[in-house]
Order: sequence, then structure tokens, then C-alpha cells
Amino acid sequence: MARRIFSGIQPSGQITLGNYLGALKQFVQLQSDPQSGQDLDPFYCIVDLHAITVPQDPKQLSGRILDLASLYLAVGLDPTRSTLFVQSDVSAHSELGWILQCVGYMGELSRMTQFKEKSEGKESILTGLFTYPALMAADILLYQTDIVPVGDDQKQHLELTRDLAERFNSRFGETFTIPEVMTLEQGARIMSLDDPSKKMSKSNPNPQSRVELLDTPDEIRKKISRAVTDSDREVRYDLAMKPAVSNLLVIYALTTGESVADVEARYEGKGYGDFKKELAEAVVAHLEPIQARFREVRASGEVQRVLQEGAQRAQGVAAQTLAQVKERMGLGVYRR
Ligand code: AQP
Repeated sequence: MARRIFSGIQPSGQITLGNYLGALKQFVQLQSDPQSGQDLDPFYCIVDLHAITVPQDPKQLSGRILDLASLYLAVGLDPTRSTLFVQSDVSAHSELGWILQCVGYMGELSRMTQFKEKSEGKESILTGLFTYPALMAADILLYQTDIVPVGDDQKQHLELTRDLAERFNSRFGETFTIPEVMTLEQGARIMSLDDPSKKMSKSNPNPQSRVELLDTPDEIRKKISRAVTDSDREVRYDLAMKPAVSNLLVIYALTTGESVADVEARYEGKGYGDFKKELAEAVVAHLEPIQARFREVRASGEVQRVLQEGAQRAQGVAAQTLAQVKERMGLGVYRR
């Protein structure tokens, strides 16, 4: 049987190089895996219900949903091999999300570091931001997912998903596949350009902290030239002593396909100037064809059709799992 893959991205801002290198790029590779020879059945989602856990402007949000869907296609997602859909088009997500809130505990949700980070210093915090991981668990479990490719920051949520699935299975009988997390060895956490102790994030209030996939070449050049570096002038990978330059080296290696060691060797004794200039050109060159394809897709109307077909397929799979969950819990059984 084909191995089921599930992952999602929030349309909570413009997609960053971090989202791309840590997640999106992997999604495309996972459509077919010649090495494992395994048959894969990927479901990729635009998790718009997660995006509204922080305030969103409705008009901007609907545009970002289409931008994100178009980007999925522009980076190489093939809708004949992957199911691409929008979370809010499949209402089973909300329903199972609620059920899983009634399986999880306040204590485990309170331990989530993403909630702590996103709520820090805020006076009013939406309830959804707190219960977000239960909805994320629903997203994954509805599809009987085997593998979840994500960036490093989502590992804790995945652990919770596994705990909720195991708890449900032992309380109500085998229902959910227990998913495995898959993260990259390199690129699983791309850091901010202005602060290498923070991950690059699409909702960071400082736009200089990130490269966005749709930035113009000049914006990319400017952002990279202003990226913070470390005190000496050596282009050397050393995560503890030189976190800023190490981050730039990883971005360089992942966008050109070279190894970090090869990039390091080329810049030995050369200082940061050339390195940053050439890194910017490498990122621009990598993103140019993606941006061209994005413009085509976004203008074509193709993306709406893909999302509609994706939603239909997702609804079919999700409905089966939800029916089983409800039956096991004694919900709706009275009708028989
Ligand atoms: N900096 C990053 N490096 C590597 N991977 C990353 N991801 C996010 N940031 C990095 C991965 O991208 C996928 C989609 O993320 P998400 O949209 O679900 O939300 P997030 O993880 O919270 O990402 P952002 O960019 O920081 O969004 P906001 O600012 O809205 O919270 C995930 O697989 C994630 O691991």
C-alpha cells in the first residue's frame, strides 16, 4: 500500500526561504522517491484555519491562500501525484480538531514552545492559538498519515500528535495510524537574517529578517547584504561560535546543491563581501524560475481547479476516518 504523506503551510504571510528550504522543497522531492522505491501518496494542505489563530485581514488572507497554492505548483508540486487542498474546504478538520481537544490535556498544550513564543508579551491571546496543536493533530490523523515532513520547529507538535493518537487508540480501539516525523539534516531550521538565535519566520514584524520567495532580486540582494555576520571575517561553519555565517552557509549550500564544506573551501581567506554578494546571486538565480512559473500559474486560473479537485479527494479520505472516530466514541450511533 502507498505510504501516506501529509504536511501543511499556513498562509499567514509571504512564504520564506525557511519555509521553502525546510519544508516545501522536501514536499516536491517526496512525490516520488526513487531511492526507497516506495509508492507515496502525498497530501499537502494550505492550513488557513491555523493562520486565523492570530488576527488576519480577510482580503489579504484570501489572496495569500491563492499565492501559497500557486507557489506549491510553481516549486514543482504535481497535482496528478499529490493532493493539494485548503484546510477550511474540508470541514472534518474542524470537527476532529474539537474531538482531539477533548482527548488532550491543558497541561500538555501549555508545554508547547510555539504557543509560549507567539503569546509572549501579548495582552490578548486568541483561544485558537492555545488549541492549535489539537487541530494540527487532526490535520495529520484524518489522513492516516505515515510520514510528516516538517521543519524542526514543528517536532514538538508532532510528538503531541503521536501522543493523542496513541491515547485515542488505547481508549477507543485502533483508529489512527501513528505518524513518523521527517526533518532534514540540513535546513530544518533556517535562522533569521537579523538575529541568528531566532528562526526565520514569515510573521516576524521585521521584513529584513527573512527572504521571501516572491521578493524581487533587488530586495533579496539588499536583505542578504544587510544580514548580520559574526565578529571575525572568516567564512567558516561553526554553529556555536559563528551562528550567523553558519546559517548563510547552509542557505548557500541548499540553494546551489553544493556541500557546506565545498562552499567554505571556496571562500577561505576571502572575507564576507564576496561571499554575501555571491550568495545573493545564488538565491536570486534559484528563485527566478520559481517566480516566473508562479506568475504563470497565478494568472491562469489553473490553481482554483487544482484546489477544487484536491478538496474533493481530501473530503473522501477525511470523511472515512471521521466516521470511524465518531462511531468509536458513540457519536451518531443512535441513528442506527
Ligand atoms: N525557519 C525555518 N526553517 C526551516 N523550516 C521552517 N518552517 C518554518 N520556518 C522554518 C517549516 O515550514 C513549514 C510551514 O510552516 P507553517 O506555515 O506551518 O508555520 P511555522 O512553522 O510557524 O512557520 P513560520 O514561517 O514561522 O510561520 P508563522 O510566522 O506564521 O508562525 C513547517 O514545516 C515548518 O516547520
